[in-house]
Amino acid sequence: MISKVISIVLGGGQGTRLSPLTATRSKPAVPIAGKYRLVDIPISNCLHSGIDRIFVLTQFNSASLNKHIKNTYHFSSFSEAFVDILAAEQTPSSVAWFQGTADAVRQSLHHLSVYDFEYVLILSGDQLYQMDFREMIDQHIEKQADISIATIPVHANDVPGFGILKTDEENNITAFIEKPKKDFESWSSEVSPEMQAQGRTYLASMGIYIFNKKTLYDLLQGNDRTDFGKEILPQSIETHKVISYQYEGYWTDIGTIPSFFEANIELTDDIPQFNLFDKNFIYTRARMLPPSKVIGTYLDKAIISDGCIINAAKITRSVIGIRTRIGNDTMIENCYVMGSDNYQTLEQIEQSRVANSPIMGIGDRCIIKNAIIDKNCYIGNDVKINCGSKLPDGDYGSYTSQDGIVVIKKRAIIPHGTVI
Ligand code: ADQ
Ligand code: ADP
Repeated sequence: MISKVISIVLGGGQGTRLSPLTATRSKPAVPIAGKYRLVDIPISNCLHSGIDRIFVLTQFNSASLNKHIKNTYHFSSFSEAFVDILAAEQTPSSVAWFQGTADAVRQSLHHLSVYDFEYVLILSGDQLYQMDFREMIDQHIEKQADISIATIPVHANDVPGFGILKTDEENNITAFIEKPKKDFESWSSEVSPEMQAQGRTYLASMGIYIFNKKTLYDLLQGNDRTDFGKEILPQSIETHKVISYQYEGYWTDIGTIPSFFEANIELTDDIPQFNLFDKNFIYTRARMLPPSKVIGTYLDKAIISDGCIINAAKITRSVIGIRTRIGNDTMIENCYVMGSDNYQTLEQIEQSRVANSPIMGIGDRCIIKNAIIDKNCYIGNDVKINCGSKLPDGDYGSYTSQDGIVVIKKRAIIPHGTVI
């Protein structure tokens, strides 16, 4: 039955929650874990589950997303497999950008109509998890559901960020409320003893849905409801068989700067909850990069991607992305350094030295803590980032601060001696 599934990855709305990382690229193209892109997570989960017809919906077509998808997901010409990007487009019947998740899917239905499918699996593009969708599809078919929603028990503190639901003993969803802000105590559910012990007693929607083809067309056509969470799902409970597929594995939303930062840094734990070394590994672009070279550096809990040249004194609890160059005597702690798209030549580096301007990467004698350094940055010598008191939240031009995390924007030039 898995051959009857088409998947749609919701690659991001107009939201600015991951800003400034999404200032010049679409959300699915945001680099994670040193060498991957956000979109690799849902695509890899689909491919490991045997689902190989995948659309990625995005608000704009960024050059790097196209390049990444084109260079990564190659299938045999004898198979029907594909990963296609659908960017919001103007057509005679629609001049607007996607107005919300349901609207994005509605505007994409005409692209689906040429394929043979019975079920549509709808996924978010900003979540970190490893899940086999086959079990969810099997349950959906076995229970003869119209709609299935993957659900996970969450703590009361997290309730305002999620769609919360109630089920009966048959896993039928009997009530759904999107992101309740207060007075939600009556929405708690019976959960497993393990979840109970962790205080996770509210059932949240994971934003992962299976729709029968006809149900999806019926619900989206002839109306202008824009969101699944706010409109389509709560309104379908009465009219359709909507069931819960409960999941208790690792799953986290990485749609905000603090959650994105934490998820990346947690990968450096001894045994992280999200395991890059799992048999269900994450697919990404196979680059022909040289192995990384490290000279005199003390490394502890460090993930070092391919193609780096590292002379730093110390790197702890940090993820270092592809092609990162780090100078002598520099110390990096709790950072995600995304790396670079290319190398400077030795001549360019020499010219910058003569002109006393920073070279690409991170210079000598820097101290950098609790920061995300976006791609292709030029951090000068003797730069200090986040070493003093917490910077107030805000946009400071070439960098931002949010919840104590400094984000150096893509291609930023941070002059020698700067203290942030
Ligand atoms: P949110 O993630 O807050 O909650 P939403 O903003 O609708 O909901 O985004 C869902 C996904 O769709 C995200 O990956 C987002 O980037 C993407 N998206 C949003 N608008 C889009 C658009 N116009 N075009 C393309 N993609 C778009 C949802 C559910 C909750 C549930 C949480 C779980 O609404 O009920 O609990 O997910 O994280
Ligand atoms: P990466 O993720 O590899 O760092 P980006 O996604 O930022 O790269 O984009 C690569 C190139 O595409 C850049 O030159 C960028 O300016 C351009 N680009 C990205 N998004 C847009 C857009 N919406 N419109 C026009 N150009 C874009």
